[in-house]
Amino acid sequence: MPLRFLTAGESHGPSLTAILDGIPAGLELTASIIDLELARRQKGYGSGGRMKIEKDTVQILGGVMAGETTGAPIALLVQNDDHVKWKGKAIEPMTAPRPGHADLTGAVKYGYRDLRPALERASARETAMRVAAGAVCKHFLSQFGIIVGGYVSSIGEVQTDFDDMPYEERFTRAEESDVRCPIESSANRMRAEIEKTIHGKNTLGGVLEIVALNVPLGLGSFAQWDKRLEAKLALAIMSVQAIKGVEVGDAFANARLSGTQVQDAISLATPNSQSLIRNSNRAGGIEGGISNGRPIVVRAAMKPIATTLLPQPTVDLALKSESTTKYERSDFCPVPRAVPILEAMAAFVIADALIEKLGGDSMNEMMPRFEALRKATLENLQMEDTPHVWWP
Ligand code: EPS
Repeated sequence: MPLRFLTAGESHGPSLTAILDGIPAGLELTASIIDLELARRQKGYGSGGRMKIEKDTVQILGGVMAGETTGAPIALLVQNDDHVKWKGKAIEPMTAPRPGHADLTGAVKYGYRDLRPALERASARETAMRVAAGAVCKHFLSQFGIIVGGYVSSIGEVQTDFDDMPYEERFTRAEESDVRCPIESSANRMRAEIEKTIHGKNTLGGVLEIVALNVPLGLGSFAQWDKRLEAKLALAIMSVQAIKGVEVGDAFANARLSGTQVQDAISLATPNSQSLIRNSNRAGGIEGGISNGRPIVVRAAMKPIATTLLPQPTVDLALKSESTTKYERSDFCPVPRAVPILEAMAAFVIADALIEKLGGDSMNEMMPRFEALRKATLENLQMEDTPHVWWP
């Protein structure tokens, strides 16, 4: 993978950091480009009290000189304003693991004698750095006309009928909605569901759609299992806190249909045209592990997060007796806020695949190669009609 990123930092520690390695030289980059995405991550009806404490902005500490990337690793830092309330304080031990969070698994794995170190690193607070790194990737992709956007498709039982609304309109309308749903009637019902959840001291999950537009044909590969583009996207999306399911295209609906109902037929744009087109996109823009030039569509299922004001059954590991969970500040419905997080992860994967395809030392070197990419046209696909002996 030419492009890599690591994050570090705890939810209430001094700060969060990330290193994004592999972005080509010559990309104009300023903190404001990243801060825009960080601000998006903080917006969303159903978020918890932490979002009122933080105003996430980034410090770029490496990899950018005179406003441009140099090809060196890009170092990013976001402060935790909440840290001041934790520094030097004796914090009550946490000994009752919350079902659904990392408390119990973390304590068994790492031998913690207080569950807090688990939640500190497992917390969704870490996604601030994924969004920071992903913002650089989105900005990089936009230089090639590639757009990554997203929106909420369902919250709880409330579904949305997009009625073939163009993707870019979905992105725009989602950003105007506090639940990031482009269809107002659905957004209103989603908000009511979240309100009920808040009053019920519970949490609520949902389904989000992430779409990448104008991705050229040819990213990813079937040559090796871990080069398949849908596999890389699934890994990246599934790695986000509380995401428990991913599909590319209409995967689960397709599984109930026959092949001739599902495959995206190939046809000529017009009878004498050179261009091949597809009139559907049930494959979600990827075939055989490779982007096919159609919108890449990934759908993700976010669980209702673990921390509820309502106590839940657990065992107090210190008292060695059955008990109930103690509330840790959290979100009620982080689904709207997960949209920019999943966009960031998808942008990272697609940026990596583009650099792998074009080579990634500098933007000046990549641009002409991007323009020269082969397209799905008859002139690019000259067939030889003589028999081949493939294994003489
Ligand atoms: C979050 C930060 C966390 C949580 C939440 C989202 O901050 P704090 O723990 O101080 O409230 O509010 O994380 C979780 C819900 C979780 O369980 O990980 C953030 O910055 O997005």
